[in-house]
Amino acid sequence: MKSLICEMLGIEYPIFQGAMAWIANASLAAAVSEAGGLGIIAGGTAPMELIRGEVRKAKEITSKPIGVNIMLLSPHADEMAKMVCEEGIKVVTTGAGTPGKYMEMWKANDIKVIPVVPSVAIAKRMVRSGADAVIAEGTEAGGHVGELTTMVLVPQIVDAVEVPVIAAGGIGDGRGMAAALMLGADAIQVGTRFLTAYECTIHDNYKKKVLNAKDIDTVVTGRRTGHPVRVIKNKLSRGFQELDLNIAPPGEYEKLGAGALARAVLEGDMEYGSIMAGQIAAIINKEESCKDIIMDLMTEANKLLNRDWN
Ligand code: TUI
Repeated sequence: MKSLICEMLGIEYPIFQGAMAWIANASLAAAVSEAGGLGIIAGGTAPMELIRGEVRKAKEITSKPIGVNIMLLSPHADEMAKMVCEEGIKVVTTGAGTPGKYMEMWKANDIKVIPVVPSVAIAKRMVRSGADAVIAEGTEAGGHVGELTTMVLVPQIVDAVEVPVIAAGGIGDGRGMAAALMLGADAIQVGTRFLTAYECTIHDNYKKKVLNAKDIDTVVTGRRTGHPVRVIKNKLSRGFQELDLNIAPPGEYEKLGAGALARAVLEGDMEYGSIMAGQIAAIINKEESCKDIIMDLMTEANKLLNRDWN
């Protein structure tokens, strides 16, 4: 199963690993790339030198292509944008905004730019400003999400732009992968399934939460703030829901949320940490290697797509 994206990026399988802030480090990204997918190191809101260190560590583990994600709300986005050029990164994905101001610099450094987009209008704007492909991410995803589901977003963006589309949000197995490709996507991005990979270094409590999650265990809070986030329900998410109900000012959200993701990922605080995960967490029931995850996705999707319907 080759795709335009595989040719463009020099990868074997049309599978991107989602850029999860504080989670997608050198260990995870290098394992995914080494297995033939595209591993992506997440910048999140971390200081630039920390992410440069992860990029260098990943390059020691694998010589295959590695991507970096720049979260555009980060106070370090400008220096991160320069760092990827200095480190010879050839694929950049972006989240939570429009990267137009960096486009010229990235193009001059021969970088493929692939923004995450939550709507048709934003997809078109990104392509006009020079995006090489777009990641259409549905609201089933974990973390910062848009309004539309993957099912309706992907075909509309496929129809609206001439560049390859990567489908994201709610894809955790070969059935989801096959469905996304049938909707016209050229590749998929998978985040939540990689949370329980052996090479994913998050706290064990976080992995257990994902392994035990049921279909209705995630919730989106903060829709009114303009930065809605999908997490596994806990005391923190209930606190955010109270703020949503009481129409609290943005400062209240910041106070409650400061450092919450790192608290879950590093310290395993499952009460007041932010346990970002997508709705597909419910189908994940074992720990395995990144290679096994990629092979499982590919084998099942291939079987379904080549199915003899007679
Ligand atoms: O970015 C994500 N998911 C994330 S980022 C994150 S860390 C974080 N830290 C502080 C505040 C908020 C988040 C956790 N999860 N996904 C990609 C994504 N991008 N989802 C939605 C968008 C998006 C939204 C608006 C992309 C472009 C956009 O453009 C708006 C405009 O008008 O320019």
